Amino acid sequence: MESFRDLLVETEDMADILLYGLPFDQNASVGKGASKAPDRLRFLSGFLPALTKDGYLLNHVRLFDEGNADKLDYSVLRAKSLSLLEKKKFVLFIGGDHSVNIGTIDGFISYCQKVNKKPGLIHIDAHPDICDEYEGSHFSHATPVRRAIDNGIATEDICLIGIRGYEEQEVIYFASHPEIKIFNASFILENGPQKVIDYLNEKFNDDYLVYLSYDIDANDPAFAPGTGTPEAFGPKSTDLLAIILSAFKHLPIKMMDLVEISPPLDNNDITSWLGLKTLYEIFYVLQQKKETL
Ligand SMILES: [Mn+2]
Repeated sequence: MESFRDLLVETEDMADILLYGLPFDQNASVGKGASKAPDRLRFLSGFLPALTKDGYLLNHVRLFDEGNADKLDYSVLRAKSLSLLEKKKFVLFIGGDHSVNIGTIDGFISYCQKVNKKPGLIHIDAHPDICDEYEGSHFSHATPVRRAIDNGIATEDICLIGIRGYEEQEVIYFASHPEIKIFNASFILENGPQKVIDYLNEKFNDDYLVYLSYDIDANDPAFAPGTGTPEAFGPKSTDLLAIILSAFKHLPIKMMDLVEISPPLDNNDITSWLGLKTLYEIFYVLQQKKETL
């Protein structure tokens, strides 16, 4: 069956959304398999009609599939990310472990500098990923937020959501960087999504362009078991969906990655389906936004 049926267009020019697969998991620390996600999501998408969960048609979504990167090279990815943004489309990366966005965020930062906007980062994840070094590597999947800071995102322009798996070095770093906004998983479990939504709406005004990074392990493992580093005590998938869809409705999000889905560790593709269905809901918001421009 054809992937992303009824959504795909033949050329970049015709598209509103550019999709690029980043099939790499060599920087994952515990469970591997995220390299299989881009093609698994493409395969499953062939079974999905072009509709949202509430029955709205995705009849104006025009998606171009750029295929997969052939190797994990951060400078190549940085250049690719920048060139995709320069086409003035929405750009979606499907990983891969979380380290893939070391390159893509770097390209996003360059783009923001060119168009004179502040780069903002929303990182939805069970883990802060702000280690300077992990298992001897600066490019581990536990380091991408720290690399984003090295590459030029201001610490006060970072918001972490769903956190519950800290490393000690991260707690020490946060103690000296209280300006980094963190919504722990516990906060969402206690308060629901609305306070997070209110913060994001207040913070990321038109001075910014925003990069949204979505690690599927932000969800409780009950909702997303197929991931290399599952963390107990997470929020439910609908609360994270509410935050993500509100962010797409209200904020200037230009680029997104969906990472850490591991099909070999999954159960009946639950986790891939969660990722894929989330994308379809996002596509609808993008379609609505375009119609109201
Ligand atoms: Mn994670």
